[in-house]
Amino acid sequence: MVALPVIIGLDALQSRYQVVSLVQETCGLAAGYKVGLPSLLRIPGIGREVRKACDEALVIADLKLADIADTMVRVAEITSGWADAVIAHAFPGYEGALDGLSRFLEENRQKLVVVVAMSNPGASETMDPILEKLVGIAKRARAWGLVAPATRPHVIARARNLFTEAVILSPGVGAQGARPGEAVRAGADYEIIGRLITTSRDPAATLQSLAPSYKGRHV
Ligand code: BMP
Repeated sequence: MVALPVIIGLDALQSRYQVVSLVQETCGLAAGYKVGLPSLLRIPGIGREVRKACDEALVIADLKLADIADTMVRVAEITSGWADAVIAHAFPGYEGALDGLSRFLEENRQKLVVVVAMSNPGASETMDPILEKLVGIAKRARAWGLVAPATRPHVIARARNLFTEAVILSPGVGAQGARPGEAVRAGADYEIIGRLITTSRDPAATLQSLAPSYKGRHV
């Protein structure tokens, strides 16, 4: 596949038609798609449609789970058959929370992605000071991936050092201020980009115009 290391966040799209068209137009150009609660709650069955519209892509269910294991597993079950990965928060901890979710996803052959730092400025007060602890929880839960902010590249570098084998996914590019390519240079594997692409008149062309920022890096 010759896709850019970009995962398109679909949250700003309002209708089934908009989501499916964007995925069809960009299929093969982006590494994957992140389907979040705005689309999942607004458009019944949209996860499966994204999967169908671009079978080769990495499809991530951004549920931002933060609950006891039993409840997280019940929610994660709705992603069976279409999501390659599910996003959960680290702060509920391992025992009685990520332990059960991790086991369920492993049995289901799905990847666990754990949020260890967020891209909004306020997270630098709440999450950055406990980054080591949050990454430690993700590691213990055998997470495949970590979410760490493109808006604070030094946090990406810290997360990379703390968990070298993890795949790092970084949101905050474009609408939130980070420049395309910055997070990858700081150690991220993928940049999650939403509005910069989804609100563009020609999402495929906008995505292709970002290629120089990744210096020919494809996945
Ligand atoms: P945008 O590029 O339009 O700002 O979208 C970013 C996407 O990444 C949104 O779907 C948002 O919910 C998500 N996200 C984020 O912005 N910061 C985080 O720390 C974690 C996220 O999942």
